[in-house]
Amino acid sequence: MSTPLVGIVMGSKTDLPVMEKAAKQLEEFGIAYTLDVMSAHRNPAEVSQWASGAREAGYKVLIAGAGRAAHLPGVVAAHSDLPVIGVPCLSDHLGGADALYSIVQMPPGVPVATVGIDNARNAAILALQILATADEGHARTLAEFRAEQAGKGMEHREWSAEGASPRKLGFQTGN
Ligand code: RP5
Repeated sequence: MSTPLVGIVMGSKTDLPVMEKAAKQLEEFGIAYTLDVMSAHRNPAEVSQWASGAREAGYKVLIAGAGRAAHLPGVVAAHSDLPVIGVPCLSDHLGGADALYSIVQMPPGVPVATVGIDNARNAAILALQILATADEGHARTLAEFRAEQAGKGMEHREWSAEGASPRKLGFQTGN
């Protein structure tokens, strides 16, 4: 089995329904990954050990998801110089803004690339983009994925062109 290039961690098992979307997307891209639960406040020593050893373990990108006062991505970034992508997970309070602000508002010097609330799929796509900067195979996967996206965009355009007459949009033409 190939060395995992992406390490996915989440603060709690309750984040799994969100974070498994990143795992699924990486699988579709054919990227080997690991998926683990470790909490910045419940298991700080484990988080520190894992993140500190991540480069040596062969990882190229780390994805960390957490909810509420979501320290995990920042703590991972503090212990590793690999790119860290943070996924703010929605909890039952504050509409996910708590996690979003906690992750996106890293003080200058130790960045966490932050995707939208619950948007773990984007984290996997961004991981592919990072890997594609240094690997032809991943670059081809990215080009195929982008072509697929462009195809979907054209389908939407065709649909909008069909309904784009001024009358259908409710505009008055002339007096
Ligand atoms: C965070 O608190 C976790 O990332 C999770 O999103 C949230 C709630 O965790 P549990 O109390 O459900 O384990 O640390």
